[in-house]
Amino acid sequence: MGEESLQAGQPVHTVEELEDLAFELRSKLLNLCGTYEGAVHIGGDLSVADILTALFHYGLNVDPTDIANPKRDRFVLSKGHAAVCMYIAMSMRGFFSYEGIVDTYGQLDSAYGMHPCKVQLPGVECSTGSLGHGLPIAVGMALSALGRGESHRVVCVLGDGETGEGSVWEAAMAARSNKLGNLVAFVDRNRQLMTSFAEERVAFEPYPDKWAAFGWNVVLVDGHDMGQLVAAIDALPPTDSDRPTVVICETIKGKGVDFMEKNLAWHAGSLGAADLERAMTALKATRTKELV
Ligand SMILES: Cc1ncc(C[n+]2csc(CCOP(=O)(O)OP(=O)(O)O)c2C)c(N)n1
Repeated sequence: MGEESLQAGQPVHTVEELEDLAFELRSKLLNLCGTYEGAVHIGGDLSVADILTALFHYGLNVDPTDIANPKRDRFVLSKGHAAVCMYIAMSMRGFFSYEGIVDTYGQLDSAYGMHPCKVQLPGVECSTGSLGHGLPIAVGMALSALGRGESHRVVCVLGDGETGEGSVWEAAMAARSNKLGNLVAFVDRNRQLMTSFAEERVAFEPYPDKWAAFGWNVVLVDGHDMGQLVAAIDALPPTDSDRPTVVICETIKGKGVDFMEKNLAWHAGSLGAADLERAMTALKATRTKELV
């Protein structure tokens, strides 16, 4: 995604390959949710899985063997409660081992906490978890890059619920004021919060108009359509353009597991062995339907 390649040989996947990777990511998420005894934010992990696959396997210019390269794109997971989805996406890109995540996730002193910690886990660019702070931090990172004449991008993934926080809109204004064309936000627009549907609590609509009113370049995609995600990434304006871009990704919380989809009970939870099997069967059924 950044203008200058880190290295030749960066993987370039087809849409079909990315779909396969997203399926693998969901399978691994469910497996962890079935073996870890505590709660996993599985609903918002499943809604953001395609977005993180498109970013870590296609869009982001990053190299797991060279994590301090100054030319790398910077990634901020503002919806930090989806950390495990990011860990697994990164493990599939070569940053960590999946087994290491499964073995220690959520344990005291584990690098793989429920929310990401950049001090404990090199490769993670930003510690998050307190919602509403990722975009302000990403604005600072983008401003710093601009000031240093660097051409990489700063990419921030937000939950739509957290964009009910004022700090997000202060950051949105600052991004436009400072002409941060190197900043891209992806919003996981699953229309659910923790215990309620989004519009019941906050009048988000007309949502795209709000971003446009703050001076952002607005792109709307189906956040589960890999072709649309790839096209949105390909069409991003150059980093020296004069406005930031938001890609609003229409998604479904719990996507891929029928009994979790749009179900408020599955913001976070754990699967026992029986439910794991039920969830895997449901996930595989979506795949079979798509392949037919
Ligand atoms: C400042 C802050 N307040 C509350 C929470 C608790 N919390 C965790 S997830 C969540 C719901 C967020 O909704 P959204 O951003 O839409 O995330 P998603 O539905 O994609 O999981 C809340 C309120 C938090 N992490 N940070």
